[in-house]
Amino acid sequence: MSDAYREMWRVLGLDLERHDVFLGALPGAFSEVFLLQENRPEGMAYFDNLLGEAHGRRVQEVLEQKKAGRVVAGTFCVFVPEELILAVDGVSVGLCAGTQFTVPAGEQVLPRNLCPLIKSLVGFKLERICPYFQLVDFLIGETTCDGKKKTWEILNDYVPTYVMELPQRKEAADLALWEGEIYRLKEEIENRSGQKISAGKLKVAIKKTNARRAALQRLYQARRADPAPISGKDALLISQLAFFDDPERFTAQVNALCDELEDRIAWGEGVARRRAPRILVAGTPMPLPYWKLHHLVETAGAVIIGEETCTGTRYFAGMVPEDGENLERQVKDLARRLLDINCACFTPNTSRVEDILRLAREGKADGVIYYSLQFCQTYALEARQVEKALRDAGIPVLCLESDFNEKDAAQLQTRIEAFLEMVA
Ligand code: BJ8
Repeated sequence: MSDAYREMWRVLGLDLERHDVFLGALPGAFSEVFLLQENRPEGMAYFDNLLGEAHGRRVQEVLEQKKAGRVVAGTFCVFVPEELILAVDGVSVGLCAGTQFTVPAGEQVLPRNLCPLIKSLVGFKLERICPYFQLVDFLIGETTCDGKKKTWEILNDYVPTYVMELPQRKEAADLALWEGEIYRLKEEIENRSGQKISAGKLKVAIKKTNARRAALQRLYQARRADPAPISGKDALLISQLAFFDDPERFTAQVNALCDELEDRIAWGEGVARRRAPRILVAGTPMPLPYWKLHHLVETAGAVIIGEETCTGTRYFAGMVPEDGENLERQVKDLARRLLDINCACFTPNTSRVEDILRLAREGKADGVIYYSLQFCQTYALEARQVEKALRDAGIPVLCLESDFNEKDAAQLQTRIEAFLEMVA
């Protein structure tokens, strides 16, 4: 990385030595997981470069936007309505939380028996190795699980942290509460940006996010072909990068990649052999730079054809109507789409089980890997219902629990290989 970036990192207050150690490990891991794949689509070059410049050019770009007066908000959950941030021409950055490297730092202020995602995200701040964490104006948290809910109080000592209260049922009263929360966030964003959110501005923002969802849905559709035209690893990387790239540029690049993938499908060209075992992954999100499960599954000869996760379908499912005639209607539409997301924090949550069954059937999955991060109670508890529904439907399922450590890789590999032998 150039000296200009070093100076930028210094000004942002990064711990340069720790940051060097962190960045130093990434190229090796990235090339082992991604670059050694055969016959990758050419369109992946943009995303490889985006990742390579995640701490460089993209930070520079966001910093320039911030200097030009645009508000920058950090988020950690798909329930945060990004449309409101975009409606004031703000920048939304989904912050990283997927590495063991930052977990020990997180454990200095958090209990050890807490979800690694939360420990990792806090560790990024405490270690001062995330440029985005250093430059955001504020964070937008949500009350999706107890771990996150209490962590926002701790993080607020380091970065102003605003919290949305997410209801945990989906009745009319919950929808009304959630609409109120969207209005409350709208006010917060207006105050921070000094701009009013009009129906016209919100409509433009809704169109941008819908276009990104449509592109990701198109990618998801292409992945279902046999042979798969793109690996699950590459598709996961794209989803992870969606959270912090410029939305319009990102959408254009995903669509360009989909053009290539659709050509591949027409020619019968793929990255895995025809009739390779097809696996759907369901469970907790996989934030950057976490690729362990996908790497193990695909190295064992299977192909991941979709993720029912927040770095998968929960991020891009559903559209917000673009013809909302006024702000009131638009807020209702935003609230509705969000409350239709099937996170395990809801009760009852039968629609999530139905979603997984539907995704497995539509994708002609040979099996489902249900994956929970260690200490994530809601997803671990819901595994039982999902497992039963899948078994009743005759779809093989493997439940795994892990964290961001590589220590259990061999053990996971053995279980995954046995599962794949069974479904093949
Ligand atoms: S909508 S999955 S992004 S909450 S894995 S921190 S739930 S203990 S990340 Fe999530 Fe929003 Fe739901 Fe998606 Fe807590 Fe579980 Fe950790 Fe989680």
